[in-house]
This record gives sequence, C-alpha cells and structure tokens, in this order.
Amino acid sequence: MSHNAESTAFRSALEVIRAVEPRVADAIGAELTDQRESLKLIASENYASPATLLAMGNWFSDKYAEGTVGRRFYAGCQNVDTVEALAAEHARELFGAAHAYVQPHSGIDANLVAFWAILADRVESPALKKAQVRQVNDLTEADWFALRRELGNQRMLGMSLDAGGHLTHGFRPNISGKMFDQRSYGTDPATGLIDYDRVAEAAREFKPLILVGGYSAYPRKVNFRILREIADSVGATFMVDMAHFAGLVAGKVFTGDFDPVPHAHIVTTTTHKSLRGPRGGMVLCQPELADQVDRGCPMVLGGPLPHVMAAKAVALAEARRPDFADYAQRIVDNAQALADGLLRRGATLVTGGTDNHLVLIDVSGYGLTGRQAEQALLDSGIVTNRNSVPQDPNGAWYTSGIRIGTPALTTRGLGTAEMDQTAELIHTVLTQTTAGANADGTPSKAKYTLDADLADKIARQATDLLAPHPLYPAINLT
Ligand code: DSN
Repeated sequence: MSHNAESTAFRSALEVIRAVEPRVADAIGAELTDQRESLKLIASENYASPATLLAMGNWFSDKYAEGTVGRRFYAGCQNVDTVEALAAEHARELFGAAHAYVQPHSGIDANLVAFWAILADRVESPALKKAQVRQVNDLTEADWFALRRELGNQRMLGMSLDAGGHLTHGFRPNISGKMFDQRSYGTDPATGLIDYDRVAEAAREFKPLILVGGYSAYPRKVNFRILREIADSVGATFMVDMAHFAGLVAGKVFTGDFDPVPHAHIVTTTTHKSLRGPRGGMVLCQPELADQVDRGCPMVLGGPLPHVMAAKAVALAEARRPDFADYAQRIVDNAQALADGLLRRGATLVTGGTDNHLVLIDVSGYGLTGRQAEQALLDSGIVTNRNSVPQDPNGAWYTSGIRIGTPALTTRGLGTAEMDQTAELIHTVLTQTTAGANADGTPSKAKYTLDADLADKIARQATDLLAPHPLYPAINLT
C-alpha cells in the first residue's frame, strides 16, 4: 500500500464532505490533529488502521440486512453476506471459537445478545417442550411469564464495579441490573486480586444462572479455567466479557487458563479496544448457544451495520497476521514499564502492578481525587480517565483512581523507554497538583490548582515524546 493512496483517500473524502458541510470536514480534520498531539492513555481506546477506517465509509451503510448470512429479511444482501461471513470466519479462526456473531453494535449490545441467548437456552427450550410449541412466539404472553417464573433463575454473579467489573455485568444503571438479581465478587482487600475461593463461596450461596468473568479496570490476568469449574459446580453458564483484553487473547499473550474462549460457554467483546478494529461488538460461543445468539437481531439489536461488519472483517484479518502477536506482547511490556516507572517514583498502584494492558493508579496518595487528577493530566496533554478503585470512598463520579492503558501508544510505536518518560510526566503532574477547596472552605473533590506554565511544559514534553511516532504518518490532509 503506497502512502500516497492513504493520503489521497482521506483527502478526497474530506473534499467531498466539505462541499456539503464544511464544519463536519473541519471537525474530522481537527480530531486527527487532537489525536496526533495528545498522549492517549485511555485503556479502552486505540487507533484503527486506515483500511479498517475506510471500510466503514461507504454504501454498505445504506443496506438493511436483518437476519443472518443467507437468511435475511431483505432482498439483495449478497454482498453483506460476503462481509459478514468473512468477519465471522476470521473471528472463529483467530480465537478458535466454534461460532462467531459479528452483528452487535457495541459491547453492551453484545452482552445483551449473550444474556438473551443464555436465558432463552435455559428457559425457552424446556418451556417450548413443556408447552409443545415450536417457538417462543407461539406461547401466549401469560404462558411465557408463567413458564419463565417456573423455570427461570435470573441471578447473575459478576465482578463488582469498584473492583474493576463492568456496568453491564448486572449493575443498576444498565438494563442488566434490571433483568437480573445481581451479586458481586470483589477482590482481596490486601492484594487487590480476585480470590477464587470467595468467588466459589458466593456461587454456592447465590446459585447464579450466569457467572460473568471479565473486567474493564482490573490490571491482572484472570484464571478462566477456575471460573469455569466454579460455574460448573453450581450449574451456571459461564460468560466472559473480554472487551478490554480481546487483543491480548488474539495476540496469544493470554493462553491456556487465561484464554477465555476454550473455557467459557459464551464470550463477548468489543472490537475497538486492544483488538484495534472498528467501534462495535461481537459474540463467540459454543455450538449449543449458536442458534439463540444468531437471533440477536431483531431480538435485542437494531439492523446490522454492514459497513462496520466490513471493517470488522478487515481488522480481524489484520489481527490474524503474525505482527499482531508482536503488537499484543508490546502492549503488555509497555504497561509493565509504565507501572514500574510509576512505582519507582512512589505511586500507589492497585494490585501493585499489571500483567495486562492497563494500570490503575490510586491517586489518593497524591492527595487528589480521580476527577482532579484526570483534569490536571488533561491540562498537561495527557488523556486518561478517572476510575473507581476497590472500596472507593469517593464513589463512581469523583473516584480515587486514574486508569491508564497502553494499546493506543503501542500502536503508535512507543516503547518501554518512552513509557518510563510517560511515568515521569504523570508523576510530575500529580505531585504538582493541589486539591482545591469549596467556597465554604471544605475540601473540594473537583477543584484543583496546577501551575499553567508547568502544565504547558508537560504538554510540550508529551508532544516531543510523540514526535518520533507520528500517528497515521501517511496521511497528510493539507
Ligand atoms: N467504556 C469502556 C471502557 O472505557 O472501559 C467500557 O465499556
């Protein structure tokens, strides 16, 4: 691929857009500039390849394709079939999965598909048999609810939010918290690590229908073999949400007990985090759940997004190349270098380090809330997000943590030496930021003071760090 072709493609696209609404073209250009100039440490973000980005900007967006490959509710889906089948094939091969469903629009959607599939498998199949009907639509509503009450156990056991679990694992601001009676497993207060004996105990007491593994802010490997054994011991379905670490599974950094695919009945993911694809979701499952999973649209999803499925096929093809394994390993090497750099300078890290792509700094040691730290870092050109730490006294809004991750900077080509320099920049900002006070003199959880000249200096240093690693080097919009 010539550099020229990428540049021409994006420049031409912007020219076409500019002719209709120049402010959109300007915003797209400005977003590239902003992303190029900031030290992106948001653990859930990345930079998709030009091929992946371009696969999304076309007439596949115009097509309705409800249904599945070869079985659509609309005519003329032959090309959508091609890209959906390709994306699913790449996903199956990449992850060694029996079945892949690539339609979910996001991680929440993928989880909803999985929840429905599990409920339907557990409730619908026996219910249909009992009512001697062929499909759920043939049940009266009263029959359906009666049977679900009789047969349904809608309990979910997942990792608690402040230990690093995700909202969609049964928490109230998400529909999963309404669909399921939820109980959480946390982490050991002394080590910050999952205590599998405690998970087993909770499972024995609660008898969940679904045991959920996976996280969005836990900086360690999870032993999925043990979690599967726990699920089996109480007859639960074992579901893993690998959205954050799918790239590490794809790149074979997480193998054996730490690869969820051979152990879980069903695995969900997003495609845009460490996996470095387009913004979207995906479900992998064992054969017995495949029929229910494929009913995702229209059961819980709107019409599939064929342009995004095309981009998923491209990104998954990229992830099957040998260099993706090297990329995945470098993500972890960088996260460990960042963690070591912070620890050496005196930071407190949840679990004392990392063995995945993310690091969780407990910023209370700097006398700050997560919100103050997040803003002070942003003032200094360092983009992170605030995050709860286990047993967080500041709740989910202000928090006591900053979550940082390395997938994006690793894509740009930064290495371990630059991670140490990044640790220095973060530590300098956090030590030089002072928590502010409210008008009545009480401590504020949001206000802070950071010398503007220092923030500018750090931002310049951050830009210098990025300079040898230009983002999308082939793309010149001017
Ligand atoms: N919002 C994603 C994250 O940042 O982890 C998870 O949904």
